[in-house]
Amino acid sequence: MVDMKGTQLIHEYLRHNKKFPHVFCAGCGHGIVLGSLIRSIHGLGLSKDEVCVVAGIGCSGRLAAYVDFNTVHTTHGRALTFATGIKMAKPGMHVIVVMGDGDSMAIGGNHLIHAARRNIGVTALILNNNIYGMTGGQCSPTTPSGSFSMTTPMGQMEQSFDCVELCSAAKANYVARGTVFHVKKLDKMIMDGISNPGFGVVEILTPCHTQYGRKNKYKTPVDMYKTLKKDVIDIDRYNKLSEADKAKKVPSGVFVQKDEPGLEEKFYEMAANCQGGL
Ligand SMILES: Cc1ncc(C[n+]2csc(CCOP(=O)(O)OP(=O)(O)O)c2C)c(N)n1
Ligand code: SF4
Repeated sequence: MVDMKGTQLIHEYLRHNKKFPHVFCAGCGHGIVLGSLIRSIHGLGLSKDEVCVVAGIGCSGRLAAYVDFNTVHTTHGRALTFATGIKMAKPGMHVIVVMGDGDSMAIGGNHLIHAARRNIGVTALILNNNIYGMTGGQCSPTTPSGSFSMTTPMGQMEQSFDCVELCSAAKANYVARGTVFHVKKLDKMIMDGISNPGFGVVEILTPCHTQYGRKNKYKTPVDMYKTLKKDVIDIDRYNKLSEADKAKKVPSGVFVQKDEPGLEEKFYEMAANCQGGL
């Protein structure tokens, strides 16, 4: 593995002259996830050809366009279906899926729970900014109750999904939550998610000041990063809090880690056991 650090490392994995300048607003957290994804793949010593990044549509989906791996920029909500096919056909490929909260839990919610239930060996990075960023700030399944969006100008009346609870209940092998403020921890979670067999989910809390922050009294993107710093705490610390204090904080860390074989492993084993194999 070549020893590179920081910006030099990131640049090594970008598609220069093809896809830049990027579309992200100033202060958007999605670019931080891009850096974390690159560092994680580099840290695992994977070659570019061994990795396939699959994305849906959304600001988050742009990540697939910027990185110099095998990439597939699919349709909104369907990234996991493409990823499932790729992993079944090429079980040795490290398939990483990048989705927004709308992409993964609204239109793609059905695919998310079934990918977890099947335990297909892909790693899903869910960039949760609590809003539909790309299309103008409509509410998503993770827009918190009471908060404002383009489609909930008087406050969101519905309950919101907890991505970690959803994916844990649906039986994913690996479920973690990190943030774009706690970057070193995020790098580790992504590396562990990729290394773990079966379906892995890393929910990543990331600010969208343009579509969510401004409507919810965050003066600047920096205020949103400060909130992540203050309110998101390690699961061990969180578990020691009173119920009243828990309501003010968000736990982060690794919530589920199992080593059940992925669907593709079971399938190829079954095929090998059948007459003639595949
Ligand atoms: C089938 C389909 N329905 C709707 C859209 C419009 N659309 C594009 S991106 C998007 C939501 C993006 O929000 P999210 O997935 O949370 O990602 P973000 O932009 O916040 O990163 C929607 C509704 C589409 N492209 N295709
Ligand atoms: S609209 Fe939001 S999610 Fe999209 S690039 Fe801007 S800050 Fe990021």
